[in-house]
Amino acid sequence: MAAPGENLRINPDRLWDSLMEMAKIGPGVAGGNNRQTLTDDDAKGRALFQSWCEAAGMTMGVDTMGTMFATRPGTDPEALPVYMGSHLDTQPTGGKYDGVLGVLGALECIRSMNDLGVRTKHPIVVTNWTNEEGTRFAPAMLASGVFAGMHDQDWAYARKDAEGKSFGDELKRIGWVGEEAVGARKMHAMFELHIEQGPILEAEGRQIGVVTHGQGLWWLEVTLTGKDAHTGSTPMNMRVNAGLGMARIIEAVHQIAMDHQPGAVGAVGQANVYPNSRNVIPGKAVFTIDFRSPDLGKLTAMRERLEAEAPKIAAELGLGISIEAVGHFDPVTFDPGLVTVVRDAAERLGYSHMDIISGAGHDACWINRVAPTVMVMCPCVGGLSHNEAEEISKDWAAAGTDVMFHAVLEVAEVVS
Ligand code: HGY
Ligand code: MN
Ligand code: MN
Repeated sequence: MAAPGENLRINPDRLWDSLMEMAKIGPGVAGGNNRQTLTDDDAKGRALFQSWCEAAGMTMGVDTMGTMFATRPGTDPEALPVYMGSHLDTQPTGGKYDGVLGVLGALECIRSMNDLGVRTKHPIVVTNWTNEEGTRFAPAMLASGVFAGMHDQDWAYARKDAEGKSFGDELKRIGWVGEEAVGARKMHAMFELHIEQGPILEAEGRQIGVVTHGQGLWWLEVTLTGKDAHTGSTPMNMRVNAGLGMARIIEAVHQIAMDHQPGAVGAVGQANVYPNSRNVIPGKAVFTIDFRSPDLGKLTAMRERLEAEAPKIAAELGLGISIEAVGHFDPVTFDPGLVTVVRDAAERLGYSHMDIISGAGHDACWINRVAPTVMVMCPCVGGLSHNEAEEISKDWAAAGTDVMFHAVLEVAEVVS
């Protein structure tokens, strides 16, 4: 495969304008975004993305999980397409770039191919994966997980949000149930451009992360059941306090992760106590533990230790306990050949780069199971993400998109 000339570059201003335009849809309260999956704002973002794709001469396909596939034809319609994509849905207090850079950076590559009159042998498809974040409907990477055969679509459709609304009903409500069978598409390769969401690239002064691996993840939902009682008149020795149990288990999660250093993380991000009244001892607590590690042994050991320790904590306090795995994937090794293509593209383009392991999960982690897959990362300011203050520079966005542009052109085989 011939490498494209290093003078081929995307249009940074057009990319940045598109990022800022998309950021206007589902604004947060502090400069970021709250464009959660299958909300009316998600629908608006989808419609804007579709209009841009069609304006770039692409045709849109949608599957039954609502994932969007915009196709630019190749000269050989029989050749398997090269895919680029990420997600447009955000966290409730999300940034403007998590996922969005990968979708709109891919669109910018298409726009630049059009400007430059580039034709490729393989068709090229830009993808918006439904519900990458998993914040409204657990687990994360839901649609790409169904696409990769990791989840059954009926199970996915039945996933419920905090208000008891189901994924399937909400997808129908916003009018984005597509015709295509999920997973029917075959891919020559899949690329995902994403902000690092961690501090390494910026700290090392590198513009590009060549993502060789992704760490694995367990999401364990714990339910503790105790007894609602008066916080004033109930003697301490008569309390069955689910809130206290949750606090002790959250501390244990932190200690388990610390005991598996280096290369392990653990926290509880979502926690609810019931009835959540100031003067009622919580009779119930429901919270989700997030363990991650690039090392499968450590990931497994952390889950096993939690499953041994949490019931002991519950028993000491007279609490009932259930633990349900609501999200999981093993550590991921991306396609070594594509990793080399990305690394060589960064080198050829004169961008500083380093190999990196992705701390966050991405749709690419699932698609890697069904097609050769790789990721390209750019830095983000202070490594901050899943926070409305998430920030990148236009130069970083352009560098990451240029590298993906060149890698995709090489793999899609430029004809003219
Ligand atoms: O949870 C993750 O790593 C991703 O941001 N959904
Ligand atoms: Mn993301
Ligand atoms: Mn995210």
